[in-house]
Amino acid sequence: MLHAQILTLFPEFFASPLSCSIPRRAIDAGLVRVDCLNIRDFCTDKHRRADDVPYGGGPGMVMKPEPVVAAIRDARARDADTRVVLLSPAGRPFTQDKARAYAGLSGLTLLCGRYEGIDERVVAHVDEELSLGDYVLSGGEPAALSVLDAVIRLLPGALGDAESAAQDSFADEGLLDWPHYTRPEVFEGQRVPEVLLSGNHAEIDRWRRAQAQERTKKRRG
Ligand code: 4HQ
Repeated sequence: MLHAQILTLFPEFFASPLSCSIPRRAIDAGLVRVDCLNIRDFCTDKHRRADDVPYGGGPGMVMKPEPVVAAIRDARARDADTRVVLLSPAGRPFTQDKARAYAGLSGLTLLCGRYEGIDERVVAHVDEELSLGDYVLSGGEPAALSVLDAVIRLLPGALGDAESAAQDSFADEGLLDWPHYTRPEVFEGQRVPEVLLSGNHAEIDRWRRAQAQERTKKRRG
């Protein structure tokens, strides 16, 4: 069982996505346990302040190091082997290979920042900085949720038969998926490619692989 811990100022952010579909079933089946820890609970001052103005000036606020490091310490105390990952646009890119590596861990702690970011001295307490991509989110939460979702679906037993059949293309060969079609045969004047109606499964297989390769080359250079 994977033990995932999420350190966030918005633990409620994760409730609805984790209560649906594949993540929900994986949690119910005991494949993963997800604990959301509220960083504000680690504030010790009477106003429970988690942010402060940036040294050097400028707009926005910065997350204070003390509550964040206290939350990391708590996560490590609950799980001595947990890998602590800070979501940040300055991190290394998240990939399917990383998802596979995380799915093999016993513990994964995802640290989510808000505001302009977290005090840089917190980085000394994390194992890795990870980015979902080159764009700016409102916080680390949507990035952490995406990472967790990608990891959960790789846990053995997380996918039902229909879902695991659909798993092959991108994940296994580094290719984009081929195009998919269902009924009706003609939609708004667009026909389903003839080969898919042929019943010739060897030919369908070849066509799909060629489509996946062509798309990957066109869209990812
Ligand atoms: N943020 N990949 C700013 C991201 C992000 C990303 C997280 C926004 C951290 C402070 N995280 N906060 N891209 O945009 O991971």
